Amino acid sequence: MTTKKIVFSGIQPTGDFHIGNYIGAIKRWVAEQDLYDNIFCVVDLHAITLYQDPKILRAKIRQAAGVLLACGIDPQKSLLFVQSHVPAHAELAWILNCVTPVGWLERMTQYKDKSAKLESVSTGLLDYPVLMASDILLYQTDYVPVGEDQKQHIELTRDVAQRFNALYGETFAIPEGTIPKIGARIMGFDDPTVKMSKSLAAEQKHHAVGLLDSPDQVWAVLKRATTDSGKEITFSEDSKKAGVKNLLTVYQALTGQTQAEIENHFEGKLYGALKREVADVIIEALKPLQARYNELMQDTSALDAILQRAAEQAAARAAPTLRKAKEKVGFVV
Ligand code: ATP
Ligand code: LTN
Repeated sequence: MTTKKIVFSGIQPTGDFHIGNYIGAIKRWVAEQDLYDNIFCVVDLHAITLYQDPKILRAKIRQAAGVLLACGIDPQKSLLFVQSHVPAHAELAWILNCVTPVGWLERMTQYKDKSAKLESVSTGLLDYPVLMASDILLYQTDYVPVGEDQKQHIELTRDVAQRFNALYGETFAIPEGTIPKIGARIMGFDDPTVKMSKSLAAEQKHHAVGLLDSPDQVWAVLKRATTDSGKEITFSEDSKKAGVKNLLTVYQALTGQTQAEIENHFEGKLYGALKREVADVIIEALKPLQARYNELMQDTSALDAILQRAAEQAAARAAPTLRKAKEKVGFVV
C-alpha cells in the first residue's frame, strides 16, 4: 500500500467566503480529496489577529465549516476542524517563535499591507505566519493548496522548518505550496487592481460575490463589474483590460474551457453579455452548494459533532510531532 501525501490548508472565518476563496483554494481541496490524506482547518486563532466582534466570530466559525462541507469537503475523506480546538497549534507556534527572526516577519507583504492601515498593530498580526507554519508543520504536511497571496507565507514556513531542523535535528517535513494554474488571484469585481478579499467585501458592496449570495445579489455585483472603454473580450495582459481578464478567468475556472474556446465563444459579443454569462456560470456553480448549506444548517448539532470528532483526531495526529519538537528543544516530556 502506498501512503497518501498529506495535504493541509486553512481558511479564516473572518467574513463571508467569496468566489476568489472558492476558485483559489476550496474548489481544489474538494476536487483532490481522493488523492491525498487531507486536513482542513478553520483558523480562528488567525482571525483574531484583527479585532472580531465575538458574537459574529462565533457564528462565522460555524458558517465557515458549514460552507466547506456544503462545497463538498467530505468528513469521511478529510479532517475538518477548528484551529482553537487543537491546542497543539498554539503550543508549537510558541516554540517556532523562538527560532524565527523578527526581521523575517517584518518583511511579509501581507503584514506590511495590513499594518499600514492600522493605528495600533497587535503582536499577533506580526506573528501570524509563525502560527501558520505551526499549523502546517504539526502534521508533516507535503502539500499546501492556497491562492497566490499565501506563497510568501509558505516560503517562510519552509525557512522556519529548515532552521529548526538545522538547529535541533530533523523534526519537520518541508512542505510545498501548490497554487492553481487558473484563478490563483481573482481580483475585485469593482477594482481589478486589488485582490478580491473578505475584508474589502465587507466594506465595498460590489467588490465580491459571496458563496451564499442569491442570484439577484450575484447579478447586482456582476452588472457593475469594472471593464474598460474598449470592446475586445480576450485574455489580454494589458493592464487596462484587467477587469475583462478577471471576468474571463472566473468563467474559465468555473467552466473548465480553454482560453481559445472562451475567446471564440465571446467573439463579437458586448461586455453586457460577458457579465450576464459570467453571472449565470457563478449562479449555477453556487446553486447546489447553497442547497446543501441550507439543509446542513437547519440543525448545527451534526456539524458540531463533525468538528469535535475531527478535532480529537487532529489532536492525536499532531501529538507525536509536538512531542518530538519539545524533546528536541530540551523540555522534560
Ligand atoms: P481576508 O480579507 O480576511 O484576509 P481573504 O479573502 O484574503 O480574507 P483568506 O482566509 O485569507 O481569505 O484565504 C483563504 C484561501 O483563499 C487562501 O488559500 C487564499 O490564498 C485564497 N484566496 C483568498 N483570496 C483569493 C483570491 N482573490 N483569489 C484566489 N485565491 C484567494
Ligand atoms: N493564512 C492563510 C490561512 C491559513 C493557512 C494555514 C493556509 C492559516 N494557516 C495553513 C494554509 C495552511 C490565509 O489564507 N490567509
